[in-house]
Amino acid sequence: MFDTIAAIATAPGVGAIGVIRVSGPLASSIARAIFRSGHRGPELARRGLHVGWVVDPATEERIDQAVLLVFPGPRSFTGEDVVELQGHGGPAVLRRLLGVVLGQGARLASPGEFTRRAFLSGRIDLAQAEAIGELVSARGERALQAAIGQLEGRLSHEVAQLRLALLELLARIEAAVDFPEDVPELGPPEVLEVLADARIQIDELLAGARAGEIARSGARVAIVGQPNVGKSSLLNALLRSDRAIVTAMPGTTRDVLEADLEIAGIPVRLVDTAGIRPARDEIEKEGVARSWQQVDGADLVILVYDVRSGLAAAEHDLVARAGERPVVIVASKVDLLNPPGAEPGEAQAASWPGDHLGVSSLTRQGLAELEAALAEALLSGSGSGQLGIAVNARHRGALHQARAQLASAAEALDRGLPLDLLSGDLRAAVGALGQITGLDPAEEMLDLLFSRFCIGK
Ligand SMILES: Nc1nc2c(ncn2[C@@H]2O[C@H](COP(=O)(O)OP(=O)(O)OP(=O)(O)O)[C@@H](O)[C@H]2O)c(=O)[nH]1
Ligand SMILES: [Mg+2]
Repeated sequence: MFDTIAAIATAPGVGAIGVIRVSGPLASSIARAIFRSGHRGPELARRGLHVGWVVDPATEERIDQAVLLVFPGPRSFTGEDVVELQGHGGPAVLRRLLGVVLGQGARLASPGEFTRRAFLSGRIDLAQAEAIGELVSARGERALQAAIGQLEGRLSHEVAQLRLALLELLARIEAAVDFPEDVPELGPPEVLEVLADARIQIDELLAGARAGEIARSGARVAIVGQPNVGKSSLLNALLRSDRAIVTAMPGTTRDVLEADLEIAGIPVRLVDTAGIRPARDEIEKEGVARSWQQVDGADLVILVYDVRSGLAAAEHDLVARAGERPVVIVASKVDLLNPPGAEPGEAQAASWPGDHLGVSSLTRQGLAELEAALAEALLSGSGSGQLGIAVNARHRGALHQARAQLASAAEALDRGLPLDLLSGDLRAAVGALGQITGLDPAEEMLDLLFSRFCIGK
């Protein structure tokens, strides 16, 4: 049996209301001791809502007018008896409310302890518990959707199905070993098929991992290119504000400049850099060195070149440096292709290659397409990301582990080893998948996971 925990569940500071949450065996007796309303004793233990006064039971002094919400276990968030006091949202009044609750035998909750109890009582699984943390800290629309999907149990469902398929296979293999007479022979091709299917599913979930990570923590997008091609102008245009200095002089930007914005619901940190060229002085040399570094640290690179001069060796070097990172290539200043007075030229309209994006920061031509291309590149390969299944680093580790075990099982089978030698690998894969929803979790892992929550969650 757990003890009774309590905490202020609303954010610190002044608010219209403030909530004290209490969970555990003493919850309803604490409510009876400190809450005064028309209702008495047993009625306060029933599920529902009461309006009244919180008093200091020693003196009957009134502390706050409040609403008491009663959720008897097991139909509560934690699965235990839970009461919530909604008082006025001032720091002083909430401290006093918490004080009388603690005075009746509750203990201050540690971060995430309510959610941890919800998990331990089986109200939610571990992936859902994490989703609550991610929902609260979601920085953009995408992260929010992914967290809601996870809270609904989409990841848990996928993983449970996968785990079940492997358990079934395991059971058939073991039955065939134990009762060779009664159980029909299981052929290696059949086993290989189950293993291959499972690996495909895992790969799909892993593909969503990068997109999920980006939705959660945002993406770093570096704008690079030669001097004067319009990098700073592009940053300003995307931000819709005059953030960076723009001049007609090549070498205007010498330092790295960062700005935050949201593109298609993804939090993005946009980074403007010094134009790449053989440096003229110490300052520029350092600036150019930092531009190269920004390529290494980016999730995505926007490579800008002046549409009138085309791509040169410098741009190819930048693409090479980007390596595996997605690169979006922008042909800039496309407004200059159609000088004022000239007919809108059909011939010139396609003056840049089809996989480049023609953009004018001046007229905003092509900016919407650029934003769409950025969102797509950032979320690319997210097959399951489209299902709204976000996979975090912990899940990713478990999925990789399961995948490796399945690969080892398939390899053993290919080498002609008997089926029963696969059991160890299959068991390990099943165990790794179980970690995602928190079957048989390690205590330290739970400590680590829930310590990232806020108190009262
Ligand atoms: N017509 C036109 N001019 C542009 C456009 N974008 C930038 N320019 C001009 O090009 C010049 C250079 O622009 P910047 O944004 O400072 O270029 P940059 O790439 O940041 O240059 P550095 O910081 O020197 O590397 C300025 O005179 C801008 O006004 C555009 O889309 N159309
Ligand atoms: Mg600049």
